[in-house]
Amino acid sequence: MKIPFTRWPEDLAARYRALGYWQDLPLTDILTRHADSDRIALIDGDQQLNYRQLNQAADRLAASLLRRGLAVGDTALVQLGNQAEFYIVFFALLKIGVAPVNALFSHQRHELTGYARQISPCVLIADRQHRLFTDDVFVDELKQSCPRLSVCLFHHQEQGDSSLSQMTAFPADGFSPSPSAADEVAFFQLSGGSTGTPKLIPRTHNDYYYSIRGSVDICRFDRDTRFLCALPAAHNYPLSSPGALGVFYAAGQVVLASDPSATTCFGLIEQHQVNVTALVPPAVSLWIQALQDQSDRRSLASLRLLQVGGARLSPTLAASIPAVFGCQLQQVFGMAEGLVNYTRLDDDEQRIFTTQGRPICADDEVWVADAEGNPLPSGSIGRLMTRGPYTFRGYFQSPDHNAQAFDAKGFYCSGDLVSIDPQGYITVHGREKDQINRGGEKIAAEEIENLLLTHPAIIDAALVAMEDDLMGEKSCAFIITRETVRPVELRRFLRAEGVAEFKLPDRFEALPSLPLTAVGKVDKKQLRLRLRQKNAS
Ligand code: AMP
Ligand code: DBH
Repeated sequence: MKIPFTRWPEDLAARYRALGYWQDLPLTDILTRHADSDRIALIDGDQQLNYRQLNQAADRLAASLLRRGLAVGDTALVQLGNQAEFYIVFFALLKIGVAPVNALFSHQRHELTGYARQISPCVLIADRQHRLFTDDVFVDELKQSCPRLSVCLFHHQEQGDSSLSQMTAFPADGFSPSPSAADEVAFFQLSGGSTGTPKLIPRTHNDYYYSIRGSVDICRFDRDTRFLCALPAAHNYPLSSPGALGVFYAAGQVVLASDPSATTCFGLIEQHQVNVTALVPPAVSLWIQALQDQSDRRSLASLRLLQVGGARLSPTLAASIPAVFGCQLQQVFGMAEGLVNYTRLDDDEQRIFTTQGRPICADDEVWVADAEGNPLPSGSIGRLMTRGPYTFRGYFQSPDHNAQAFDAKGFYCSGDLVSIDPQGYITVHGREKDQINRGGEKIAAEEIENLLLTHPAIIDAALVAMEDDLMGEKSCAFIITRETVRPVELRRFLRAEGVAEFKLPDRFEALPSLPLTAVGKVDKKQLRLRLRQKNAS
């Protein structure tokens, strides 16, 4: 069985192959190419796995899953935190052609249910230490709604046939990998989204592997790379830009951190002589604060490169990085949908401080459109349009949304407002999509508005971004209510609906009515302005 998805047109696919971007290798090659190496691949607390051990663990789990009846073209819902098991499971599933959705550990019932509804998973792999899986209530719910769900495995469950560690302990005798074809779906990436239901992004082996190799090249990852993965492992950025998969490709070493706090990370950096890590801007600010409070800066002495991306980095903060951290800055502007831009290691400082870099590939086609979709002259600010060898061609089973998100030639409109300079470097000026970027964590306004509307006291709701010194943006829900309702009550309500914590509005503002634009849509520009004026006064 093949998973249906929007393919690249034949002529482009042929071109991407001819130019060597698509090499028709499965993503599992990232690991199997080092299968005989006893170099350390992964450090997770006290646990260290070399490449051979990592590959064998994936083989053993893959063999067990095959015995449990899984087959090529099946799908999986996975939720694991920053632990070695995340990668073992990822490679195991890919080795047998099962395509996972890797939910973030911060996701709750609402998000997981949404993903499960879309892929109808055959296997669930989750963590007993996650709130949702301490008992079987939610698992039973999933089984009810997902008729194909036949295998449930749990990390942090030591006994029984649903113990992940037991399944990974069986020998893999006679196992031979059967990944899906390289131009088929390898797994689904998560979109930050701007619509009511979070969309899934089919990523093929060919396109994703190319984005990883291209990234490794640009960032010069090699066997001496020691990368701290402090952002959520499932996120596209620390997974593939070049991220942990880039490190594995290059035979370097991944050190896992449970969170990006200075308290967690500084010790790990010193202990394992980490030389590169990937952060979002708020984490950079917190690290700088921590360094100021700390007379001894030697803990970061091994750091050579600090990648910053996921949200806007102010030029001022950017310019302070080299001196404060004693290392180089690289800006990364990427998206789970594909296109990733990097400042290059030998770019001059001005460019590194003030732009978000340029695309990985010479065959990334990037241009700027006006509101009607027509190209704008060079240097103008407008909508980012792109297609290329690792940019998807359609969200999973979302024909209506795809009709809006792509133009007739298959260019994806990311919803970002950018300008492109004559050398092809992109600067992000803002956003058109209805999304809040809360320090790199994306919130689709409509998703939260729809949930608020189901509360009996709420007549109408609009979620907008409000400026925040640390996070860049936080969220404010403007509401029209039938009766007074306290923010704590609304947050409790959203939590009970199973929404991830980072999506809960940071502030609620009751209004008698919502301002409307000339065409009768909620005027969010005016709402944002109102917040700015209020903050200024
Ligand atoms: P997602 O769809 O969740 O993968 O998020 C991708 C979006 O994050 C982009 O379309 C941008 O809006 C935002 N983003 C990522 N990196 C940067 C960056 N370096 N500067 C500004 N915005 C960014
Ligand atoms: O924000 C993102 O989604 C992102 C940022 C940097 C991304 O997907 C990436 C690099 O690959």
